[in-house]
Amino acid sequence: MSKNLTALVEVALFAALAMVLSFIPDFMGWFNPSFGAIPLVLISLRRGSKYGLLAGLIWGLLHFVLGKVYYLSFAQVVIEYILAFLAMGLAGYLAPSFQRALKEKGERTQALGLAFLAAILAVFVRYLIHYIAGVIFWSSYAPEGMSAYWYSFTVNGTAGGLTLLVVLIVLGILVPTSPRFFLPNK
Ligand code: 218
Repeated sequence: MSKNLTALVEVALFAALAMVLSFIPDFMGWFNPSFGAIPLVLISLRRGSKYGLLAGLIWGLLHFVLGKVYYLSFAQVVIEYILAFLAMGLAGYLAPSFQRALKEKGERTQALGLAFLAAILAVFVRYLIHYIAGVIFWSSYAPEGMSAYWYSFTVNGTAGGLTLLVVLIVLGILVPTSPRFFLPNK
């Protein structure tokens, strides 16, 4: 199989896996962590930004196919289900320096730092987008007397923080134990 096609098949698989993880019951509502962010950061660090962004786009679009979109308006849906999910692929921009460090025996710690930085970038930008959407579109859900800014910050800050936490835990385990996952030979 050509290298491109192999990467595309992996992107489809990881986007599907992300969507499956999005079905974990969200007992905390909008405060819930987004477990699908785990496979998305992994494929972005393995294949780089082009494929990472494609995986994010597919993950976002799968919400439409499976009827998991919370619709308030056209602009809100484009911002939160296309732009925000696309942003997860930003982790891939650090893939080249991450993989370079990973190949050097003495730079494992630096590699882990770059993987963490990639996760922080992707999750931060995604939840910044949800925060902005929260202020603009979700303010009517704020409790009596709470400002739209503070409401959106508590909701999306918690969800973003928990999402980052689960991604960092998985990277902290996988980067040291399975470095070859991040260095594809095809
Ligand atoms: C305050 C607030 N409430 C709800 C939303 C909508 N939101 C938040 C996080 C993630 C997603 C994507 C699907 O998981 C959505 C639609 C918000 N932005 N702000």
